[in-house]
Amino acid sequence: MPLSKDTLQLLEVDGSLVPGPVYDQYWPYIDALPHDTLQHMYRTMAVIRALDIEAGNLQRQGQMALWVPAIGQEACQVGSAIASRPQDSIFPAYREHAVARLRGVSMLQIVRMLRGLTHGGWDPKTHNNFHLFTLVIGSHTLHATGYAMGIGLDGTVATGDVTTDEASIVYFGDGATSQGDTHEAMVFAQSYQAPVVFFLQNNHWAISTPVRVQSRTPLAQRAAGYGIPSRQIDGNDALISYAVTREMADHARSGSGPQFIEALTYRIGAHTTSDDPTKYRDEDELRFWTDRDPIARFGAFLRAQGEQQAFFDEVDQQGLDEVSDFRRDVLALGKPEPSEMFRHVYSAPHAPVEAQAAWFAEYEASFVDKGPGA
Ligand SMILES: Cc1ncc(C[n+]2csc(CCOP(=O)(O)OP(=O)(O)O)c2C)c(N)n1
Ligand SMILES: [Mg+2]
Repeated sequence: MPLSKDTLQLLEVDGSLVPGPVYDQYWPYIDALPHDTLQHMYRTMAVIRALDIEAGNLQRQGQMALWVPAIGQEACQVGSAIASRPQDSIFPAYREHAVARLRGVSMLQIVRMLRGLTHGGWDPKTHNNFHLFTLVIGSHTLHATGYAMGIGLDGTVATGDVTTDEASIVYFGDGATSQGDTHEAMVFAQSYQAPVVFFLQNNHWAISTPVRVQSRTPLAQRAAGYGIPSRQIDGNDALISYAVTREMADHARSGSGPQFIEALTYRIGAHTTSDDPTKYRDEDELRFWTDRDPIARFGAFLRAQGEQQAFFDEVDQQGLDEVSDFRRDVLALGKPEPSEMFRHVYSAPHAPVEAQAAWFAEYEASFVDKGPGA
């Protein structure tokens, strides 16, 4: 069983609340939330999944070279993102579509990047401090740590008011924990007591490498070696994700230094549309996790709280409407100009890049149809 007695959880698989010390400690965070925030959590998870499935369909229909699905990881993303505060800076990897949505970056903007229409994606300053998707595994743990060290130098941490103090939150995967960058980031974060929350989504796979190859001990326990407090949570439980992120990010903001959260979750789909997981993982494991679906679980919790069917019907309809708008907008995106990619490598003229651009132009021209018999 991947979840252990040390894994923090509020919601059982059937959506009921688990009584005990974890409930006593963390339920007050949930109890303080207005009902519409709970609805917002469910709505975001359900709609982002509908869009994610449609993005995969659009990729298969030739609309993008690649899609990176996040199906199954909605709860840890939505709970933690709602727990962050507006002034926080978020450093995503490339699968954080739900976090992006909650910070004002749409699926269409993500598709524009994967389609080559933009070479960055969005400006974090005008997108609620949501930084760029980073495909170089683990490198953004350093960006987040450096940023948090800057927060310390600016003095916007540990002022005594967690509602205005800042933190940075970095999302990374189980595979990224084996990167040197991630270890360096944790060393610097603890040395400088930087206000950074390391949010590990352990989805049990790094493409075809299982997490047991990354570490013989639970990854949350590694944090102790750096002197960083850590918690392991059930990442398919949006409530515990919210409560623990709120708690630990507030610790970081109030001057307690870096914090580490390991969210146990599962990548239900392929790594990307270029991958075929049937080649390396077995059906029983997949079934174990589909039985623990985060959206069904949260829906059952809401029903037990008295939520009526009309709400769920309305969310389903919103999903259908957004999917239809998304499809229309993706089809209207147009094509990127391939030569454009050479223009943003260096600010000044650069001979090797110019030579590559010239070669590429010649290569592209070689596809001109010279007509029958030519
Ligand atoms: C530095 C670096 N090495 C290798 C790769 C190729 N690569 C892309 S995704 C990936 C697996 C990452 O796994 P994990 O960190 O668990 O994140 P997940 O994709 O499961 O969310 C690898 C090895 C890369 N993008 N960057
Ligand atoms: Mg992974």
